[in-house]
Amino acid sequence: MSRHTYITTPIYYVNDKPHIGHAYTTTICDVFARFMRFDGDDVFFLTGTDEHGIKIEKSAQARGISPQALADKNAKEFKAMMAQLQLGFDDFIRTTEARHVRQVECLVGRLRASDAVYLGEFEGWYDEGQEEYHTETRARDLQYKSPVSGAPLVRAREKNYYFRLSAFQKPLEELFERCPDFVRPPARRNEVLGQLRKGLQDVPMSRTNFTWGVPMPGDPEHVIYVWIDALMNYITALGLAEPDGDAYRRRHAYWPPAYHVIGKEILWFHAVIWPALLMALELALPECIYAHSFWIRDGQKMSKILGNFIDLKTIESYVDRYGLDTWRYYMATKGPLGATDADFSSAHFHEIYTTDLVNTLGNCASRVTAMIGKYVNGVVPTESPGGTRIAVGNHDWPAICQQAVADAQRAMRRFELASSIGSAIGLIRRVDGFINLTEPYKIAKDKTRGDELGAILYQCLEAIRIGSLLLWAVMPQRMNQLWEAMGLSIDPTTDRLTTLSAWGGLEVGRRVQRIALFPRIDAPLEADASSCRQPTAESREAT
Ligand code: ME8
Repeated sequence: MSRHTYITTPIYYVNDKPHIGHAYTTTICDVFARFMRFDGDDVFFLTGTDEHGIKIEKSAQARGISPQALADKNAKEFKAMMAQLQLGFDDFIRTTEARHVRQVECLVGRLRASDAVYLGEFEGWYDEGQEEYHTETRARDLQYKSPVSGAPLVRAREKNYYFRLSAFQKPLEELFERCPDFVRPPARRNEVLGQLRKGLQDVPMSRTNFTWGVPMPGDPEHVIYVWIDALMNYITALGLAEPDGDAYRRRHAYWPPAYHVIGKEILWFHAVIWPALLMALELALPECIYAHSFWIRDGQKMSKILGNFIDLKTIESYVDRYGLDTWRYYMATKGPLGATDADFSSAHFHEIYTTDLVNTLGNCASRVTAMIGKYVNGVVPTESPGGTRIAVGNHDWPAICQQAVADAQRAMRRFELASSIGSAIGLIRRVDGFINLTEPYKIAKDKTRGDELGAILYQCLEAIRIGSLLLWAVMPQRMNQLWEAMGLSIDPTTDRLTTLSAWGGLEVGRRVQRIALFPRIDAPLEADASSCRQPTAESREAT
């Protein structure tokens, strides 16, 4: 039976339009989901939209429409973005859907019935934009300003239902000790653990100052705090609160998640509040909260005020010029997956396209397929004339490829996308080096060395084939083109990476066409840098 692997993105707020941040998180999850599925896992990939809360209510008011109408309109935009970028989720959950609301009521009802929730009065420092309370110490650390928008924190007082987060201090500290990979990367783990050790306070679970949300079961004057409602999407999508339901039957085995992939700004909710809620609900905990950093723009933070977010239109202009697979490659290999922010620049994008894709992958595939056309009549030659493999220059290609596959698999399972993809690109670089070393174009002039020439070309093409399997998840369209040129029919939804990547899978005698995968492009796409400088009417309105 194959391993269940559940991966989620945050659910995105519908008061705003999709931008590079949303595209980024969803893209890296898509790359992971495709790879793991090809590698034999039974993957469930969830994304969606976060549609309740005061922020949405206010945005809708400002536009003179109902919150539901705003949510419908923008959820559609998020779905359109995902379709356009060919992001293949298994489900898109919206928190206004009946299946979600029903289950949130049920889960919160369960929490209320336990000792984990009580009615109390609270005063604290509140970040209105993020709908988040901060403790006195944290507020002081933040100089009483929102870490996200920079707006002053306000002193707020409320009679609310509270979640007894303080009761989970010890279990959470133990969790962090027991599972050092519970939060990654390590810098984020240390940060959140440091914060956790300063002591936990109970957190409000309900609000009374607005109505756009899920009513508190048994006390409809209160609306369930949007973050509690939102976090629960990860379990409601699987139908976990309705064990008699169809969703539960089909999906419950995916719990717990392998990865909740999020941006670093929402780490506290996911690494502290969420596991505590799950403990209170007696549900298994996710294996890893992966909190990536931010894309920044030409050295500056992207913000609505500066209007320098890379929006969907800008993304489209990159996709039009370089192709969707290049966009995915850049997101997956140069994005802010680690502890530091990544600067998006047109020049860097262009440089990566040229060095990795045009000069390395494209050039190597075209070089090898061209030599096969020229020297061996466009047909895959054998590396074992008379039944004995020829190892040219002592290159043990089967072992080299096996290592690259194992490295790529291991890295992807750990959500180290750049390293996984890097193993494949490294393999291609070795092919290039092998060609330079063995010089098949010279050997071709010597009629007595035909066997050696055949072996070299077979080994080059076979290593490219194996590298292409590892690159399919990030560049599905181009790898399909490559396979077509190599006369291969591969279906990654049913074929398995491990079987296909065994050395010798490339059949001798197959017809191969010369392929040009990545056309050279003269200059970077500069237009984006200037078009993003001025705040647009829409972004001004949204702030
Ligand atoms: O926070 N770089 O939704 P949201 C990289 N609804 N990723 C970025 C980014 C950037 N500059 N900006 C945003 C919410 N992101 C809540 C989540 S989950 C239960 C509720 C990505 O629409 C990143 O994944 O503000 C971040 O966490 C997410 O978008 C925030 O999206």
